Amino acid sequence: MPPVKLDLPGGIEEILGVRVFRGLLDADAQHRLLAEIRDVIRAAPLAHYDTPWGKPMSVAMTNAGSHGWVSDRRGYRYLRTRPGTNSSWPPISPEALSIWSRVSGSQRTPQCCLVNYYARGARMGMHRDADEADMREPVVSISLGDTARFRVGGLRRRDPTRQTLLASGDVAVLAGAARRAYHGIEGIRCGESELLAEGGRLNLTLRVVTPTGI
Ligand code: MD3
Ligand code: FE
Repeated sequence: MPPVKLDLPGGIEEILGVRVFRGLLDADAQHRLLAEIRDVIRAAPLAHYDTPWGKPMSVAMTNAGSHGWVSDRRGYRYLRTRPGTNSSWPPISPEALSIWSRVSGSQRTPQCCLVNYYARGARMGMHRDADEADMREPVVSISLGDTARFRVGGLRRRDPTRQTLLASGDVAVLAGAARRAYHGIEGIRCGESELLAEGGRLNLTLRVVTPTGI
């Protein structure tokens, strides 16, 4: 994997192998990205997907890209069309693609930009991301809006965990061993950012979904 270009503002921190670029996006970059994500949400509205055990998720989701991550009673999977339609997902925002090329170290283009919206009280339990074919490809996470309490552990559920805050403009890169680590969002701290007029937090995760064609 090529080295990450080092012309990055803010501090880089490593938490159990997860690299967090604090304040990578300044206010201007956050607003540009947000405008593009608002277009995505207009084209493919946020929805509370059902968990496989039938309860709707507290996090509202949508996707951009050739593949969208969805959940319903049948389980988790990537779909090329939006649930209940024959239409594709909107394209991934150019601002998000440019962040991927700056920090991911990947030669590939992300195929999915999962958009997670956390209103007050929303959370995401500890889990591992394992629906992608090539786990050597990183996940890049971009936070906008209110600050999240993020918890990351190890490869086993019982491994020790650490908590950190993800604030608006922070970008996390999950690569190597950290790619398979347990992680979750315990909650958000409301009113910490004025970026979203409606309050809450948007998180974008960029992923490569399909195996390389060799
Ligand atoms: C660590 N999202 O969508 S992003 C998810 O803030 C998800 O919405 C959270 O977990 C959110 O699956 C956390 C940070 C993140 C994303 C993927 C990871 C951390 C990760 C994959 C492996 C390890
Ligand atoms: Fe995850």
